[in-house]
Order: sequence, then C-alpha cells, then structure tokens
Amino acid sequence: MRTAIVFLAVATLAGCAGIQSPLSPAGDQAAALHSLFTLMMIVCGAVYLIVLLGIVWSVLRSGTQRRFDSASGGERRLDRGLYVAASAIVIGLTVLIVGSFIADRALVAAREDDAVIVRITGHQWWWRIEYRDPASGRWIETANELHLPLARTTRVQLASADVIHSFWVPNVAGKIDMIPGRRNVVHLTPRRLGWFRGQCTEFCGAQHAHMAFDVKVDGQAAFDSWLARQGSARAPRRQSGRGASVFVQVCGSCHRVRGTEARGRAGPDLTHFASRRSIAAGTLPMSRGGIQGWLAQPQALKPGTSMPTVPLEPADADAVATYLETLR
Ligand code: HEC
Ligand SMILES: [Cu+2]
Repeated sequence: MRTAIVFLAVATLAGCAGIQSPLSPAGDQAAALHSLFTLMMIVCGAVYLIVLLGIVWSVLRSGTQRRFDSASGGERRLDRGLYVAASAIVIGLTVLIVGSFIADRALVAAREDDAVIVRITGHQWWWRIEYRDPASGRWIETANELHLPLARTTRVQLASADVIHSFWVPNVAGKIDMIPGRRNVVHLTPRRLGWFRGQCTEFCGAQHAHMAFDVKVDGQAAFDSWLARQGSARAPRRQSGRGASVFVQVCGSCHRVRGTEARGRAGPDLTHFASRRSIAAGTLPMSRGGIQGWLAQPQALKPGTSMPTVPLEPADADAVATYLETLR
C-alpha cells in the first residue's frame, strides 16, 4: 500500500518539475502566475473541504436528529448556515479578485527601458525569430531557438504568417496568442540559467505538436557574444565546396544563409543552423544523423510540412549535410 502511494505521488508530481512546467517558475511572470495558482488552490481547496465536511456532518446527524419540533428553532439554524456560506463565498471571491489583480500588475510591471527587443513570427510549423541589434538597430534573424539574458526583460512582439498560434515558455511566462494581422506583446524576465522548452499551444494544424522551440537563459556576456555571432554573415570564400553550391542551387530559393547567394525567405534562416540544439522546431535533436534524416524524409518526419522532400544524389546529400554542419 505504502509503495503504491509513493509510486502514485512520484508519477504525478514528476510532471511539476522540469524544463516545460509552469509549476517550476524560473521567471518573474511565471512566478506571479504561480502565486496566483497557489492562492486559487488554497481558496478552492478550503471551499471543497468545507462542503465535504458539511455533507458528512449532515449525513451523520440525520440518523440521530429528532424532527424539528419547534419550527422557529430550525429556521434560525438554517439562517445561520446560509449566512456562514454566503460570507465564505464573498470572502473567498474577494481574496481571489485581489490576488488576480496583484498578479496582473506584476505581469505589466516589467521594465522596458533597457529591454531586449525580439520579433517572433509563427509559421506552420516553425518560429521565425528576429532580434533588434542594440548597436545598429538592424534585425538579426534566426529560427526555432530563443536566447534570453538573465535578470533582464525581453520584450517579444508576436505575429503570425498564417493561422493562429500561441507562444508559451511555461517556466518563464504565461502564454499569449499569435494572431494574423495583430501584434501581441509578452515580457520575459528569466531568473534561472539553463535550457527550457517552449511550445505552440494553439492547435494550428497537423504538426502543431512538432512546433516547439528551445530556450536558453544566459548571463549577459554569454548572451551578447551569442547575439554577435548570430548577427555575423558567412565568409564568402569559405562557401566554395560542392555542398555549398548544391545548397545555393537547390535550397537557396527557400533558405537564407547570409553572405551567400542563398536568399530564400520561405523557410528558416540557416546562417547559424548548426549552433541550434534541435532541428525543425524541436522535431529532431541536432546531429549528423538528424540532419541527414531531415533532408531525406522531411515529409515522413513531419507530414505536411512546407519543406518538400528534395531528391538528391547520395553524394550531394552527403555534401549538403556536411555543409550544414559548418553553419555554426
Ligand atoms: C519549398 C521551400 C523549401 C525548400 C526547397 C527547402 N526547404 Fe528546408 N525548410 C523549409 C521550411 C518551410 C522549413 C520549416 C519546416 C518545419 O519545421 O515545419 C524547412 C526546414 C529546414 C531545416 C530545419 C531548420 C531548423 O531551423 O531547424 C533544414 C536544416 C532545412 N530545411 C534544410 C534544407 C535543405 C538542405 C534544402 C535543400 C536540399 C531545403 N531545406 C529545401 C522550406 C524549404
Ligand atoms: Cu502553432
């Protein structure tokens, strides 16, 4: 019996920790929502308990109780019960309203003056991510991996290129929809270093579940050097091998590698593709095998994706995979 209870507790509570959980807050916005959630659990749990006790009490009492012989005495007791119940409801709801107000204030309290500015566009089924370079003001494009500096606010502007998506990094902040033709904004102020996972949370088509992204929270210096690297283009003289030329010819109409002739915009920017942790919005881990698998069978791994299966000679496929690995 004891083992069964321990097993059940471990099986259910294990979902509370981890890299994709609002119950393990690692940012200011998630912490505010977590406090509100805890408050709701306590208030609603108390109400639930009181109701249960009331039922048990009345069931136990009904056997021994004589019928109300004096009508006025019974009514008075009933009145008292109603009065207690009504006060409990008013007090409980007031506590929840105040708690919700405080949590809402915390969500809009983020400091914007030195915020990192990011634009994220949802596509079926991947994320276009653009950082505004603080020095030059131009936009630095990447995809499917979000980096955030620790203890600083990032202001994320959300848009959609097709249908409604929803942006959620549960450990750091609440979710918010990405609606075509609208600009929603969410603030992320992370307080813990490390990797987290974000996920689209609005059903957006067959591969909705394969629309995830990795999130890395770094110290300021590490973040700055990551961003500087993402902003750099490839050196043209190093783009001369067979893989590079096949890539430009066959893939360059949809993918961009800055510094080369590949200038397509239909798919993710691949300038620093190999620096990412996963492939195709969290579908495969980044590895030689993952890259080859994706090139050979995108439609089998992510049926319906806008990336077509491109027929390549084995030697060419190999050369392109090697080329992609150099895009760090
Ligand atoms: C018709 C446009 C198109 C062509 C042609 C195309 N791709 Fe793609 N590619 C896409 C789209 C769209 C995605 C995003 C798919 C998804 O995640 O659902 C993608 C995703 C990828 C990814 C994963 C990117 C990431 O951020 O994880 C790689 C790598 C890739 N393509 C490589 C190639 C290579 C190499 C070729 C040429 C052999 C090629 N693609 C040809 C449209 C295209
Ligand atoms: Cu989506």
